[in-house]
Amino acid sequence: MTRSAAARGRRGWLVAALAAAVAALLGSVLVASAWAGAFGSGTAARWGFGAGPAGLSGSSSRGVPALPGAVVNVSLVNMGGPMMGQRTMMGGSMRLSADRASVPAGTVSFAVTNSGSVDHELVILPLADNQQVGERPIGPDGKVDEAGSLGEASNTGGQGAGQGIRPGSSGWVTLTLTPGRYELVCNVPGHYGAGMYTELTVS
Ligand SMILES: [Cu+2]
Repeated sequence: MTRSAAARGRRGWLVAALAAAVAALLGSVLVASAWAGAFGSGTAARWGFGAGPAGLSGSSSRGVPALPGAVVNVSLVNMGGPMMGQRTMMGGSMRLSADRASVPAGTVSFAVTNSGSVDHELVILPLADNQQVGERPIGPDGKVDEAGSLGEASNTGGQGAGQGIRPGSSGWVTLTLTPGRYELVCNVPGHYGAGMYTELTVS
């Protein structure tokens, strides 16, 4: 072997070692992400991986534990800052979206993440055969009637009803749903009118 060949050989070995180190690092990050994703960023935080909006998990459902049954991931968003009043938010500038349009009947869990800049919530309402989403009458308080509600996720970092899901946080709820059509709404004053509703079919 010539000197230059030996040098190339050493360089080649160094490059290979570097690549292996990078691969190992990436692998550990992926493993950490997988753990965070599987057990929620709350677990990741306890394990010291870091959590929260800037956490390693990168998950859109922050701090949500493993939920039973069919899981529907719901995203709550709004454009504009918190100073925008509900009047200026009218006209579909807020959105409530689910990652699936239908689920089998039985145990259904909703993992709800607020990616907006103001508090939001999720309320699950029945939808009559002749009723379409977005058509509920809005009261003078800016809300729709919650009669017949099957449940809600409005608890920051927790299950069930609360004071609203704060920006950058998640809430969740598990229900037993029978076949039918349902309307998922955010009933913070003004938000239904601004477009925060979607349909879910249970079959
Ligand atoms: Cu809302």
